[in-house]
Amino acid sequence: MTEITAPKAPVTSDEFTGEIREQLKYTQGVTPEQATAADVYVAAAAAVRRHLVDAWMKTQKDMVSGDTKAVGYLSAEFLMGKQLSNALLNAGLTEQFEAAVKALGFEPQQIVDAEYEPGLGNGGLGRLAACYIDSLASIGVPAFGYGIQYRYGIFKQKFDDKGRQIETPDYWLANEEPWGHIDYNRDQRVSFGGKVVEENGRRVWKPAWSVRAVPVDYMVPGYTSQRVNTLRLWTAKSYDEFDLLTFNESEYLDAVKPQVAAENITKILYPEDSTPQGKALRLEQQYFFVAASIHDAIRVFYPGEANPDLTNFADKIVFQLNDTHPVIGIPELMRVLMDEHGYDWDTAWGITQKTFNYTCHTLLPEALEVWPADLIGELLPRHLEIIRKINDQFVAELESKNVAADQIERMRIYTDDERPSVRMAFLASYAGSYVNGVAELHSELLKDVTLKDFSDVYPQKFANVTNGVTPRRFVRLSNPRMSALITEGLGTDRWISDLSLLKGLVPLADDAEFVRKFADVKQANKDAFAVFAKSHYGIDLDSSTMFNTMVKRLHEYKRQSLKILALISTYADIKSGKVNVDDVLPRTVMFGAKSAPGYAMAKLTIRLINNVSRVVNNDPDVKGKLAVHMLPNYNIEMAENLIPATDLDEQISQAGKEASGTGNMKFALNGALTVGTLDGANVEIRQLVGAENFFLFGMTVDEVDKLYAEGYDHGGSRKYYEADPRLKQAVDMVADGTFSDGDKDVYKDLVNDWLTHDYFMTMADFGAYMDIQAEIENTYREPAKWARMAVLNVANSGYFSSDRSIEDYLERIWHTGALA
Ligand code: B1H
Repeated sequence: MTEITAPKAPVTSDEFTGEIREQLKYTQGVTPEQATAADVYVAAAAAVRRHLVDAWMKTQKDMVSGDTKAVGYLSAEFLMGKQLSNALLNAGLTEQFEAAVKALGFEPQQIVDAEYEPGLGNGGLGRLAACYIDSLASIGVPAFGYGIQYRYGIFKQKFDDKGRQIETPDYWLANEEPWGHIDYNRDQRVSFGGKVVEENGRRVWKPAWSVRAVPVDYMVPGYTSQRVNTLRLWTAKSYDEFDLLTFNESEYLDAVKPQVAAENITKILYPEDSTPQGKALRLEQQYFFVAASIHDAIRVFYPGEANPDLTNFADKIVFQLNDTHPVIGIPELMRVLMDEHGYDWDTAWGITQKTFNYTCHTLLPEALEVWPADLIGELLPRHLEIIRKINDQFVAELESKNVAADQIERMRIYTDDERPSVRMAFLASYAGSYVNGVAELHSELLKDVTLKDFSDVYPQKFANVTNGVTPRRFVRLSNPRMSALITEGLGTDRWISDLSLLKGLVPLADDAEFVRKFADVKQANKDAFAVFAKSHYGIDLDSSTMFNTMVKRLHEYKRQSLKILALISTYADIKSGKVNVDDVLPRTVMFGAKSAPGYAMAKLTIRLINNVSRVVNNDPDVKGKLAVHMLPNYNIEMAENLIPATDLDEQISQAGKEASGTGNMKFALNGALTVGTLDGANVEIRQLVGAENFFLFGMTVDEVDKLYAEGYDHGGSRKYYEADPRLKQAVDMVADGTFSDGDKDVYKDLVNDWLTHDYFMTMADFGAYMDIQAEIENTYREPAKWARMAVLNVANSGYFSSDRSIEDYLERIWHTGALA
């Protein structure tokens, strides 16, 4: 007998239908006969929300009255994905919903499709934040997600007739958005500019302009926990009155201009993943949401108190800084404690240090945010003073620890060169209690390389928490067929809230019947994706071929170019007859990737992929053997459909560059096999699923370092090109116009880079990559063996639940837990 623990709704299908009808009638003013799918979607969303309200209020009440410390997850991005199915699952209303919409004359999928996906994040970092607030609620930890409700999310990607990426605005709020509740009565004032004056021996900030921060609240329902947390996304509104304090300063015009432009602050998400733009507006965004959130936390935890005793603030809430984007919160809390609440420096410092922790998500030096000090001084003059004082205190502390002068120089938070700047990662590493990386290898490299100076002086601050993904969205909801099979195999559905139970599937990998069913599920998912691809992208996929996927942001370090060169090589070999067409394993290769709009190399790579796709897919010589698709606008919805349908996943970044990756976890959990390098969380995936169930290739971090030391990126790559005829042929085809209608100029920047710098060592890893592909093909030709390996990937990937990550944060960093 199968144990079912999924939540059950307090209402019948008929009752839920009635609730939807009521919403339609009394809130939206449409009859059931008039109602479109979009109307029913809005009504259903409102109806589910109502079922969550009591638990939401109780969670907030228990959080404030109890003494369980809350978590404030400060993140510039929350990439939530569509909300309806997740809310229904967690409220236990899925069946009632399905019956209700059928009673209203619709198919459930039509209603789900009516929701527009919010894209308030760039990629992994934003999606991680969304997984973490899901897990916090599911474990029952009181928590706030604090962020920004951008008016325009990540751009929508299209391709022009030459295959180039075109960005179009993502105006996701064009239609009714039923999940967020804008709460004008819980607003906060956030000020900017002006100057700091001395008054009665105290430093007093006289800002030049202010913005009204208004919270938009989203319920975050836990799965089976009876807890509902809050995601509070701030939106900027202008005050209709002017700030009087600016009038007597003859700065009227200066003051009015930004006042009028106030709402611009939350208008757009910066589309750079990894390489932050040092733009004033971006700093305004960061300060805006962090300042509002800190004031909000004080309001929530000291309700109605005019002079709260904030010495216990760090017992009320711990703030996790999701990368450096919210780090300006550190001087802000110092300022609030000293200037607004009268604490002295040391008291404020003690509270601040206990309150903040910092998660670093990168190893790329260019991704560590550094702000010009003059920019901070212009926008936040008081904060710059505080940062400088923190730096002075820091330098004195290092001197007292006898740290060498050159090391101190390297570690300065406030650089004292010609144009001083502030290093946000260093500020966070000094001011916070803990610094963590996002996978074991990454945390080690942080300690050994990126933040080595800090880990030498403060070793006890450094921790690892390996990323995770929520099994609700990325297994239970996205892969219902496999979920049913898992529940059948384990005899319980408790794995949805305790993913370590997947281990129980290990013995079933030797059960031929189970493995066959597992393979059938994969085939059904592939067939379903072919239907999805036809309706969404207008393409025909052959689901009898291997589905080979590479989806992630387009970045040179992730090496989409390695995959495309390998493809070109295979294509050339079939064309030239070097390999017999009958010996080729039929494959459908699918890419999905957005490039930052200003990232020329990445955009050129997208153009190349599109044109390889055009040439290959139109060539009768390879028909049925090789198909290549660049699917437009990779987003959460695509991930949810494509990942369960994938046979082979590509995680082929240069070793030492991908901090963790989270797509890799989603694929393994959905029974795809990985071809990958020893990078990020791939290392842990391989350890857990077993080396024999993972296709490893390529250089290690040490080998990469050794090649750099030999000058690889100054001409070293050409040797590989000369030595490997397969590589030479592929590169030459890109250069000779095969994929640009004979125009040899189109890809010259790419080709030139490969042959002269190739910083990410695509050329050097090409041979190993081609060799492993041969092994992959041989394995895939034995379906039972492949399926068994896939089962073992699922069975051994329970560790990658974001519930486990949150448990690690609770134990290693936050020192708090679930509400009683
Ligand atoms: C990750 C970012 C990032 N690391 C700057 N850093 C941004 C940096 O808007 N910006 O300026 C936006 C995003 N994102 C990713 O985080 C890592 O590359 C992945 O390896 C990791 O899995 C993910 C979650 O930890």
